[in-house]
Amino acid sequence: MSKPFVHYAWHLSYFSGKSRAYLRYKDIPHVEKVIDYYTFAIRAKKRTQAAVMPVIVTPEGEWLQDTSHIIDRLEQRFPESPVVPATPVQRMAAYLLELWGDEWWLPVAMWTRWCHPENYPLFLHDAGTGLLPYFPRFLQNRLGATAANQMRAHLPGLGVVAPQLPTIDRWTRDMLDRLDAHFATLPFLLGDRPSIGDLGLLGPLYAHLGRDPWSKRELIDPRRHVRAWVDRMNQPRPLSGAFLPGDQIPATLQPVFAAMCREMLPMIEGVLRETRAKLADWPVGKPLPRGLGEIEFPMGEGRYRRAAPPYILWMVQRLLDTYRSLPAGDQAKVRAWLAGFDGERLLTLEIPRLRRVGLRVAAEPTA
Ligand SMILES: N[C@@H](CCC(=O)N[C@@H](CS)C(=O)NCC(=O)O)C(=O)O
Repeated sequence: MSKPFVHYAWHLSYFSGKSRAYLRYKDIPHVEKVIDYYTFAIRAKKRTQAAVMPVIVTPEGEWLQDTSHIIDRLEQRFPESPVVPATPVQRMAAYLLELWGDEWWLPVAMWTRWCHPENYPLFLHDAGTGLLPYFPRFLQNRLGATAANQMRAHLPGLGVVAPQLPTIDRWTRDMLDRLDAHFATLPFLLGDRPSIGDLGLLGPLYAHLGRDPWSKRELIDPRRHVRAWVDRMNQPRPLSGAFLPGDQIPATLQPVFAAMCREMLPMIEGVLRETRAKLADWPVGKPLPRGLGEIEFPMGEGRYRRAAPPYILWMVQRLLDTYRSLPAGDQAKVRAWLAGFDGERLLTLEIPRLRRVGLRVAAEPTA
């Protein structure tokens, strides 16, 4: 190939961890460039309708945004060693894990990063030099601080507020223990090949939990199997490994899927209710706000409240599109598997057809 892909990303960034590991595992010829302010706020915005990272520019000059879309597109172009399993239950499990890593873990990552001041100097340094390379340090610090304030402004909408911090803290330690037990038995979530589910989960576990100093020391380094998985994801043996045979889901992930069905499914249902209510008097085709009304759902032993993010319905729609494309016998296997967690109602959610517009979603016109 003449020109490599360009991966505009940061090590600080949640979703860049996901796309970086993907490009490396798939051995896709690419160069990574630290995204600067101009590319983030002007060029990406113009080409992808959002000031966002990561962004991938193809050798043909197309700008791709949203890691799920990036992976879907590149899987078609680089079909060797797919990160989406071919068998039905593993396939749906992998997409669910991707959704969980991408969206459910966001408040956890925002809590670890922004509620522990020890992490701030690294953010200020990396964000400043990333946004304004070659500029004097005081200007880098100024823009880095602005970026930090913008991120902190998301905390209340995500539910990262003082009364809920003990719930997030308990949930996180407990779930990391479960993941540690899993990675003690298997190199990746579904075997010895990373799936799209591993890629989703790497988002929070690389930058925010695994690299920021507080959470690295307190949460990840003490769990050596999780630590080793994060490192393995970042230095994969390209195109190697296989998913477990026989469409197996490892028993060590049972508690993870049980939690997903008990916690994330009610969150999705809440988002759907809020989205339907909003769409009742919202123009078709016009992107919805990124956060709608507050929803409440279980988190571990407690309850959690946050603004409803309609974007996640686009990810659920993508997962359900896959489910509906399966032969009836395979759909039945997926239903039976989810029924084991009381989660089969996920498969019958009636989501209004949505189109993604950068970081937002809009209702598609009905045909
Ligand atoms: N769902 C998207 C989200 C990308 C995203 O949220 N990126 C963050 C940085 S890791 C960002 O640029 N956020 C800007 C914002 O939230 O306004 C993906 O999978 O790529």
